[in-house]
Amino acid sequence: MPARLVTIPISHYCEKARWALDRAGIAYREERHVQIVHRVASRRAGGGGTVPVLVAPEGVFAQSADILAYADRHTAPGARLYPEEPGPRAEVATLERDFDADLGPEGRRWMYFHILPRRDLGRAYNCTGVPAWERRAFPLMLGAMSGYVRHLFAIGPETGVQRAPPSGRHSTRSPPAWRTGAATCAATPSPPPTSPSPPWPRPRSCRRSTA
Ligand SMILES: N[C@@H](CCC(=O)N[C@@H](CS)C(=O)NCC(=O)O)C(=O)O
Repeated sequence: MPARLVTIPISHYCEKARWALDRAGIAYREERHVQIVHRVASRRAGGGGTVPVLVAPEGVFAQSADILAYADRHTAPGARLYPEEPGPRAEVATLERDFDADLGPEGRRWMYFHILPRRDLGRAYNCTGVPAWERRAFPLMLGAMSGYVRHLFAIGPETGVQRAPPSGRHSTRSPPAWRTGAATCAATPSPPPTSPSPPWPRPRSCRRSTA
């Protein structure tokens, strides 16, 4: 039986997991959910309420970094996700931790700040591949979801204002490590939509079958 990957379609942490599993050639079935419903799905899969959660024959992996480590273990030497030499490997691990702790949450706040007022985009992008009932209920749940997201990620009027990155972070990394680390950082959220008809395509629907 293939592994299961529980996700929110637009989540960049989930995209990070997809990229790694695809890159490692691991078969999986993706189960996509809208926000709030994902918490139930995550816990039912053995996670802690966040996504991605990978349910694999070897166990449950409920952090994106653990999913990448799992994917890495399933690649052949020479095709690993992470560098094999200890020095670069440690550097990439540090980058990944930094990205997961800083860039990921801040990028997400920025993305939600811009997308929450755009209900049309929420409908178009947020529900790709989720079960039919969630898609149908989405317009009714939008108000509660927006409140949940704003509260959880502390999104207020100042969120879109540029601020300097934490001093000293990222600045000393060498370019090769940046390249490799950036791959593990996964998709920083796409630019905020500013036109009524965005020129970029909608997210790909599930690469694997969807629940
Ligand atoms: N440290 C976790 C973070 C995952 C995370 O924050 N996932 C978000 C989706 S982008 C989530 O589930 N947030 C909703 C919530 O916590 O209720 C990881 O790397 O997997």
